[in-house]
This record gives sequence, C-alpha cells and structure tokens, in this order.
Amino acid sequence: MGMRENRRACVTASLALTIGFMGAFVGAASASTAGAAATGITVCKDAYEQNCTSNVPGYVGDVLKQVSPGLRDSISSIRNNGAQTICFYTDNNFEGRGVAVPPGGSLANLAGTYVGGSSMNDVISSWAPLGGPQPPPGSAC
Ligand SMILES: [Ca+2]
Repeated sequence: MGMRENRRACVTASLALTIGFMGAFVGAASASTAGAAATGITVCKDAYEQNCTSNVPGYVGDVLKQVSPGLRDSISSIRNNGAQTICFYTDNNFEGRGVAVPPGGSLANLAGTYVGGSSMNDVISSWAPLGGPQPPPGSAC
C-alpha cells in the first residue's frame, strides 16, 4: 500500500516536471540502469577471487573515479564472464602494459602473471574490450 502510494506520487511529480527536467530524470534513470547491468566482469583485491567487486563496467578509463578508489593498484585476481575479451592496463586511459582476459576466462593470481617482464599484481588502473582474435588468458594485449 505504501509503495503504491509512493509510485503514484512519483508519477504525479514526473508529470509536473517540464520537458527539460524530464530529460534529466530519464538521464539519471538510464545511468542507474547501466550501473546495474550484469557485465559479468569481476575484479578482486585479493588472489583467488577474494574481496571482489562484480559486474563492473566493461570500459573503465580510471578505476579510481569510475569504480572505486580502493581498487586502484590493488587488483590481484580477475574473472570475465562477459561476452568480450577485456584488456586490463597498468595505467589510466588504456595505457601501459596490458593483460587479456577472454570470455569465460580468469586470472586467479596476478602475482604470477607477467607482462613485459613484470608482474601484473596490484597495478591495474583501466580496462576496455579488446577487438580482434581472442588471446588466451594472461596474454599481453
Ligand atoms: Ca591486491
């Protein structure tokens, strides 16, 4: 009963808004829908998928600003149950060394994943879908 009344109040409020405010309202609604979408991408602060954040966006130029400050330079394991290969980079905006995680793939312990001669543990700052052929998990990208 209470919820129904709230919904009616919300609809009434929406109808009372001007077209400009309606646009803002729809924008906020789609942003929240995108945040809730199941991307299947999980990043974890610890190895073996411990202390994880699930369904992070597939395209993140700065994990500190776009996902969580605590995840910057702290990711130690990754699972990708999404549809696309994701390349995880050491620097913001898809720069630096990168490691690929294909659909259905995971990297259980980045301390043992080396790209360019250095471990990928606690260094990931951005990631994005990778086009082209699907490399095996842990490949440089
Ligand atoms: Ca860590």
